[in-house]
Amino acid sequence: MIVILAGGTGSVKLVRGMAAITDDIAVISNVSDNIWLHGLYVCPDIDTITYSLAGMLDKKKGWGVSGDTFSGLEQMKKMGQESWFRLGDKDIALHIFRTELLKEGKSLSDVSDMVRRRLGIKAQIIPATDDSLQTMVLTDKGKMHLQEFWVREKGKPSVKSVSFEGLENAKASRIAIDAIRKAERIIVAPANPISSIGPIIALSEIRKEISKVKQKVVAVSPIIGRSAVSGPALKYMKAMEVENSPVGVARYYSDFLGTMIISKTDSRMASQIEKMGIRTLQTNIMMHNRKDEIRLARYLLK
Ligand code: FO1
Repeated sequence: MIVILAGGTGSVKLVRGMAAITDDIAVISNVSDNIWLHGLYVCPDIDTITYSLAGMLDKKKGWGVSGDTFSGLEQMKKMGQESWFRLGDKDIALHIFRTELLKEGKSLSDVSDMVRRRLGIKAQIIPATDDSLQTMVLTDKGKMHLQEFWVREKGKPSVKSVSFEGLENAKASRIAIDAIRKAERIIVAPANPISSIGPIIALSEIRKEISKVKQKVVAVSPIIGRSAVSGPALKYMKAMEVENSPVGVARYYSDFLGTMIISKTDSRMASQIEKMGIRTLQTNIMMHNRKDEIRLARYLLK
């Protein structure tokens, strides 16, 4: 089995590429972007992976359902409700279903598994934890949830620090730990190291388990040269004093990482990473299309 530690938009390309090659995948998804809105439990990273593997993802936006409309949201706005987070009409169905099941007492793991099966997805999609864990961003405008920072405030405020609220009481999902123990290879997707992978590896049981099998852990650098492949990664990295380069990411992951895949164009950085005891491989890590996604997934399996 191949385990992939994944966030949302940045991770889907690799997850999709891997799913095109093998069904024996367990995606351990970040949950700290999750947020309660309009009485519904929103799980952006789990849903982005789910919609992507079901062939339903709006690829242009990188989230939500393709061809979705926002009439429900418009109606909410007319009633004076907040509408900065755009839940689409089709997307809302999954939110109502999930929230209902959670209120009946089902765990997020159970619900996510039920949803992926009903959408015909073979890969397992496992929340990193069933407990509450939220990424909070301390900015010059105060402390706010990651979605408030990124979507409502459009990522504009300057970031002072990033923290994971609930971490002391959050336990790693049992299913995630079992998957890690069974895995032939554990892949860290090219995702935001602080806000997507960070909350997964902050869970002490997950970090401990993957540290035990370092030689199986392979990360794809989310950074080429000095530019993040996508999202607000650089702002968070700067605030958390993680150097903006593949070397900085390797250092951040160094206690559990066996191999780092970097771009061929970053070959000059390989020796610095190797000095940390991390093997370095170089290839083309940009994924512009399906062919690239599958090529990189194949490379990771080799
Ligand atoms: N991102 C936005 O930039 N604007 C939105 O209105 C928005 C709505 C949304 C709805 C459902 C969902 O699953 C994701 C959504 N996202 C939206 C993406 C999300 O905010 C982030 O990209 C992830 O949390 C980062 O991984």
